[in-house]
Amino acid sequence: MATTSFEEQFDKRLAQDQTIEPKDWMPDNYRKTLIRQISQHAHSEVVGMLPEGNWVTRAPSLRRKAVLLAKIQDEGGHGLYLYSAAETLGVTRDELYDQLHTGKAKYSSIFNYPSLTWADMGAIGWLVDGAAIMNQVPLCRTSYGPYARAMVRVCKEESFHQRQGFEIMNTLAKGTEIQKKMAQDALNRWWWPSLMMFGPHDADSPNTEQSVKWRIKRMTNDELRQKFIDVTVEQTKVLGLEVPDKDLKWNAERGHYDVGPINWDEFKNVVAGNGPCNKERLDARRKAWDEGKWVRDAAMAYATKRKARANQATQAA
Ligand code: BYC
Repeated sequence: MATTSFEEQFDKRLAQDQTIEPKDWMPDNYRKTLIRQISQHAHSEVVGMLPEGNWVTRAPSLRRKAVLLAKIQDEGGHGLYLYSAAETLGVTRDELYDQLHTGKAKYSSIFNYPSLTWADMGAIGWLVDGAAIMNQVPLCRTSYGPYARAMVRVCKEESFHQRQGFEIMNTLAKGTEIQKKMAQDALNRWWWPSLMMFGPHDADSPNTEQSVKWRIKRMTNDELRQKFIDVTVEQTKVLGLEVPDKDLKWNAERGHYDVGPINWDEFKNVVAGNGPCNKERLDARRKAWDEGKWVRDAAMAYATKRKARANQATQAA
């Protein structure tokens, strides 16, 4: 079959809203885009465990500690589904880890900010997981089958994460004056970086147009950011807190909230590796990799031994 007919089949599947599966023909750049996006997503989940890990030993009660631990464990699991989805595209897990550890791979800008107080555990769950769900629900219908299926489970878990974050914020916001101040301070620090999670404005996003055509992205960066703003501003009112944006106002004509300008210089600086915690995050991942070598070695030795035993048993039979 000529390449064009493979391409026609690929286009037809997309037009009929069918998923593309690992063994299907796909354009090289479609494969490359998916490896880039899925691996960045996987790295974000794994690096995203670090700001929350910082508070496990200082959670204010046993219940809060158990919930936080469960959430962090979920993020590790999300990373694993996503690395597996990326592997179906022909890249190895070792290559992906290497890209992360050598600083070649990107991960979400949001995880390069420090988690300074317990209220940050609330703000991360509420805002960061909230932004993640907004972005990931449409990805349940992304055109690449393994990615779409991973997203279904991830989204179920993320909604629990978002709720646990909101619950922490609600408890603090309705607590003592000092607790309310902590909640407001966390909102002030996480609001703008959360808006940056959706990526640059559509006009400055080099990948959006093609990714929407390929149905990898089902909505654009600005569409998702706007949805997040509209929902979250209302939630902020329920908490009795204030969005740290003097330009925020309801635009009746558009039927959406308008926000002030996002500081894209800050975003670029963080993505370029110069955020407050970039170095600390990468050092922590490299350390975990080095210290886990004995576990990987032991697992490989065990697998080799089992294989040898199975071969002996087959030969004896
Ligand atoms: N941070 O053309 P664009 C979580 C890069 S983890 C860093 O719009 P695209 C959680 C972008 O990669 C959730 N880089 O790109 C875990 C591109 O650079 P390259 C993480 C960013 O891919 C633990 C360039 O800027 N979610 O929920 O079409 C605890 C131009 O951008 C960022 C995902 O990963 C950023 N924020 O759209 C709690 C979702 N934004 O690669 C929570 C999956 C953009 O060309 N990913 N860049 O050099 C996506 O949906 C899309 O990749 C994005 C960007 C919307 C993020």
